[in-house]
Amino acid sequence: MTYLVRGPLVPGNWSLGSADASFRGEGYETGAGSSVAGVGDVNADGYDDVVVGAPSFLDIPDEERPNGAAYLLYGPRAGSQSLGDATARWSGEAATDTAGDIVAPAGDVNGDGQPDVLVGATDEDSNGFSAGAVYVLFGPPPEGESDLSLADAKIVGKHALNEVGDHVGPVGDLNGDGLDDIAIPAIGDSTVAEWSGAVYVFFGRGP
Ligand SMILES: [Ca+2]
Ligand SMILES: [Ca+2]
Ligand SMILES: [Ca+2]
Repeated sequence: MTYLVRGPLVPGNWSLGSADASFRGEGYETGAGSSVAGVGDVNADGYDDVVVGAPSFLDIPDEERPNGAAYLLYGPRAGSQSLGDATARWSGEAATDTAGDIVAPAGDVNGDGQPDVLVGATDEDSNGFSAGAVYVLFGPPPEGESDLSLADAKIVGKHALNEVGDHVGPVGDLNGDGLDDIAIPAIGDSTVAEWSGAVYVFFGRGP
């Protein structure tokens, strides 16, 4: 569950019961609200948009281990609503991916003027057990229900237990070329020593 309180927030003590909007998980144990991020106005309609992660979400038939998901909600939003009514749901590609354990704005990494979105899947296994993956979705991202194989870019960890996708985020324009750049932490990175950790930066690239 994710609650939204409309600004300006006046001083005082508040309960979530007085939130201006809430986004409810759409079923049993989805982990909805494990992450949430304002991603800017990804569809250029004048309203800011939000992404909510649900890393325990499961929609793979005959599977018990969650693939995870991230939901996109176009603004404006108010009132109590189900994430089942989100603008988009992007689910993890495989069981145990835990997609949506982090969601974040990317800034505009492809230089088309529209903000882009990051979705982490810390336990994605395509380059080794829990090497992890970060998906980049250029704005405007796909609407409706799909899996993250539709992302515009996918960045996987270097080795097993790299666990990239945790706390991924924008770093502004680090190389000064006018395009936004992204940082991808890899807490399990063992380039220097076991679990020494590292942060990798990808510069934005123009069209
Ligand atoms: Ca918008
Ligand atoms: Ca863009
Ligand atoms: Ca840059």
